[in-house]
Amino acid sequence: MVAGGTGTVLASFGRSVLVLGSTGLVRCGLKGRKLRVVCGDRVVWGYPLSADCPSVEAVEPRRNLIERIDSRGRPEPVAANIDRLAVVVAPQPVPDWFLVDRYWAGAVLKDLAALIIVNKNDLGIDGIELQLDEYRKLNLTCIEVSCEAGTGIADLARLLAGSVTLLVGQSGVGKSSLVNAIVPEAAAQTAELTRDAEGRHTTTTARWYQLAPTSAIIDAPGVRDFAPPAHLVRAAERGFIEIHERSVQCRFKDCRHMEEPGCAVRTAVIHQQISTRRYESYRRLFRLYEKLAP
Ligand SMILES: Nc1nc2c(ncn2[C@@H]2O[C@H](COP(=O)(O)OP(=O)(O)OP(=O)(O)O)[C@@H](O)[C@H]2O)c(=O)[nH]1
Ligand SMILES: [Mg+2]
Ligand SMILES: [Zn+2]
Repeated sequence: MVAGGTGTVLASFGRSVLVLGSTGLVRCGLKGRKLRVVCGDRVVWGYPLSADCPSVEAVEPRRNLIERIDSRGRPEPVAANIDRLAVVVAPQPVPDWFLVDRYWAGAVLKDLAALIIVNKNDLGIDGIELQLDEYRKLNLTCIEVSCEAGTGIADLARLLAGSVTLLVGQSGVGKSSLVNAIVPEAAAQTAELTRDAEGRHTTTTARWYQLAPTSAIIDAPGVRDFAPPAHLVRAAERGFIEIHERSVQCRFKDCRHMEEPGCAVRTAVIHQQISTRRYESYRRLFRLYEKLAP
């Protein structure tokens, strides 16, 4: 090795990765067939004597790794070493709240801070206020912004300072637009909303944008579906904080809150102390984990 150093993986394109080192950007290959890197990884890179292009030699231990279950039920990495998961929603495209629940569950299971960014409030958010109130009652922060009008962006930037935030959500909600609003030199590619109000998938791989020495935002591709991987069916319960909290009052310690007698969670749903929609969302995730359990 003649040169190299440590750096952060800004984006990973399979066997080719973009690394931000102390002297700037370097496009690297990967040393060895087994090495896998993901956006956010801290890596050691260098110039092997046998090759003229730099390569990533090793990945430093990860603080955390955000993964999703792919269509075959296997975990697939999204990003590493993050502090916060921000789920972006907008009045258009129509929000999928089950998706929001699952992202939030994913954050809870990884001990990450979570928040909802409500973008496009220039379009009016009356239609989604009730649902946002439900999350606010559960102490999940919902911050309203508009990339178009520029409102709320400065507050959001202040909130995100000093940490690494992963932006996630449906395609077309404006994740890349938010990156452009917060990091003016970013030039993240954004989509045009097509007539059926569905965004095209312009962002195809997670991309790290450094804001300051300790601040970054990661723009992730839009998704239709997300589920955090889990080793135990009970992870579904832990991901829904109000259900987890209530579960200590169930008659059976291993209550799944499905058909069991003496279930405090179902009683709370009947008395509208837990929302029917959130409970249904829990059941869907539980059933998914049941199906995937070995
Ligand atoms: N009215 C309005 N439109 C917005 C706002 N922010 C973004 N848009 C539009 O929404 C569309 C989608 O924005 P993107 O930033 O590409 O969305 P994305 O979430 O990155 O989409 P994917 O990369 O496909 O996941 C674009 O046409 C934007 O111009 C906003 O605050 N108000
Ligand atoms: Mg995008
Ligand atoms: Zn129960």
